Amino acid sequence: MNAEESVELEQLMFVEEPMDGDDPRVHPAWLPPEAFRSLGARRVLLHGEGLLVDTVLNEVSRACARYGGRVWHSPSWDVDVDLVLALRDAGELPNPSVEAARAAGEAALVELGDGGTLGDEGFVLARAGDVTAVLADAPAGLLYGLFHVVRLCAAAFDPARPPERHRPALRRRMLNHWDNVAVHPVMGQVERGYAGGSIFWQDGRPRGDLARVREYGRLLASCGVNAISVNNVNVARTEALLLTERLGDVAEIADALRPYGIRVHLSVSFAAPVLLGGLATADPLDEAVRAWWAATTRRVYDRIPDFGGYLVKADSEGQPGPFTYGRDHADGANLLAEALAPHGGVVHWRAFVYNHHQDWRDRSTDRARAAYDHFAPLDGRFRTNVVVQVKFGPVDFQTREPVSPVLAAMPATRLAVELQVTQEYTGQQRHVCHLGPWWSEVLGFAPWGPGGRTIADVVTGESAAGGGMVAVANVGDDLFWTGHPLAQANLYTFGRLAWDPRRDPTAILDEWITLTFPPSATADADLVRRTLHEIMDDSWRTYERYTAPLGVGFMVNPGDHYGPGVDGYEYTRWGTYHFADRDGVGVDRSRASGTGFAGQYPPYWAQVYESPETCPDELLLFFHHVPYGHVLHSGSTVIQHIYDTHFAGVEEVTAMRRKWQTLTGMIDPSVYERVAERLDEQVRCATEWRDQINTYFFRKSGVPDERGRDIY
Ligand code: GCW
Repeated sequence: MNAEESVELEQLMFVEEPMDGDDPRVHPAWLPPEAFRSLGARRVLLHGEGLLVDTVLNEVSRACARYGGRVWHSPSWDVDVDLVLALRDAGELPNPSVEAARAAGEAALVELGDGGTLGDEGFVLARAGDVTAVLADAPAGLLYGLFHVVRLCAAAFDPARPPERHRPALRRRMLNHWDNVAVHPVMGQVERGYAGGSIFWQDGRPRGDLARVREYGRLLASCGVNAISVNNVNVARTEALLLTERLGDVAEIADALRPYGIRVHLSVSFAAPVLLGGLATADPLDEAVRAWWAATTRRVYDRIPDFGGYLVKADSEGQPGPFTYGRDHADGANLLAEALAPHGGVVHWRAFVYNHHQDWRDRSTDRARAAYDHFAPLDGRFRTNVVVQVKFGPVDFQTREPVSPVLAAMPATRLAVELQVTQEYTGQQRHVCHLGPWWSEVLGFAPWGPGGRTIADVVTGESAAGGGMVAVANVGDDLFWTGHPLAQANLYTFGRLAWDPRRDPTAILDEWITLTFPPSATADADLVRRTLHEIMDDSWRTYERYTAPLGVGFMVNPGDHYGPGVDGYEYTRWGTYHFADRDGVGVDRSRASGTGFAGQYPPYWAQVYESPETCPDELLLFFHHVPYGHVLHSGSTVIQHIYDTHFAGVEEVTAMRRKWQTLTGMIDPSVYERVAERLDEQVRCATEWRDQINTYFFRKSGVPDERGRDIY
């Protein structure tokens, strides 16, 4: 067989497979075939071996089959190429221009400094003559490099492009699925899921659509996610069995995701030794319990050698935990860590622990304090393969909360910050609420004071040994993956921020727009881009304006957490109160007269938050109970601020809807229609929020709107 024939054969092998992004059952999200046009028209040489190298080969082959390019895998003859994707330790090729490109990549690495290592996931991109080279130490680096080239489009082939090196800031970039295997009587198939059923499970069984799982892995890898947990942190009987009897179901998911460099983790029940092992106790210090976890974990690794580890919600909202045995969270986490350690696994132990049977009459108990009170004293006691996973705020994924003080209180512990991509409290994927700016604010917060280390630094840790970033996923079996097509951007943004927590969220959004609505396939690309930015950039602040004011939180309908319910949680056991009366509103969390929560921060913020005079406006009611006439830094009174922001919020949503209408006929009609429907609902719901909040506070305070607008 001559060289040309072997190339033809190589290409054929790949074009016969179904094309990713072509499945009519599902929207291609940010990887439509069109996004691969620039890559697919090139001559590409891939050099190296490994499962993920095969994935890269597949991706490139498909793109080239579609757009007329060509691909060679480690050819033993000379070829002219535009792009080389090579492992650094792969042998020399008899191809001078390819070797020159590789040499340019090596030289670039030396020039960029830092020892020249790229690690398991990094890559370098450099130009030599007419050739772009992407080099990596390991196959995953080539996969990430490939998606980088896709994002860059033609810019990846710009002769003047300077060399660049990319490595993820965080080692673990993880999504948690709150998917149930068996449909939960209240929470359904996916707890807090707003995108249909689960892509993994259906009615007590695996869903069996592994092609979709693989497609999901592809989307995740392309934005940088490298780990997922596949079942809800609330582990019921059926879900507990995933650890043992049903491990095969988890292994199938792991097999589908492995080619995209994604490791699978499992939520486990702390009571598993009793529930599944028939032991009389799950006491973490009991020898039989330790042996049970060790043996069970060994079996997990026999089946899934690259298994990531366990995720645990213990002693929280009714889940079992070490408290039953008079032990603490370090004892509990270390038990599992010990079982995982020989296999290189980690345990993610959640810090979301509080009393969910609080008496609303008792003003001394403060849910916001709980995670710190439980965990800060345990700093230094966790094994090195424990990651304490901390919700970004002290309460619960609210639209606005201060950053959790736990993240500044455990210097000797690996900490991960937990975000919520699923929009439980931020519009449930019926509202446009682009969360990138909020997450960036959280990651950029400097708990020790301005200019000091940030949350991004904490979760990165020394030499990237920190706990990383985790988020609750927002996908389901919906045609658009996320219910609201624009909510895809939240998932994408999470991945990109986890790769580099210091990136500008607007730039990330721009990247998402370019991939999802490729300019080459859009009649007026500028209009589409501008309109999407106008709708999405500030949408989180818009959402904040028409919902609970000034950081007070909640005010949602109990149970499903959608829509306004100002007093919905006021007299419940959940510890989520606003304390509005005829004189004022807010929670006094100062040290001087309140719950003392403000004192959980390092001195700079403890002092800022302590007084209503220095507390930032947007958090005022989180930290203080103030009269309606209290004057904010903005110059407005609290009551007038409430009215103004709520009227403004609805106007902004109405404007979003109008702007969206300018895209009629400009984009995929099914996307257009779905978003249009949801914007109608957003306008309706925002109006309801505005009127209920304004009316509530008008009735409480008796203070009229100074602009005389309609309040009921
Ligand atoms: O935000 C709350 C949700 C619960 C969830 C819990 C948690 C999985 O309302 O549905 O349970 O947080 O984070 O564990």
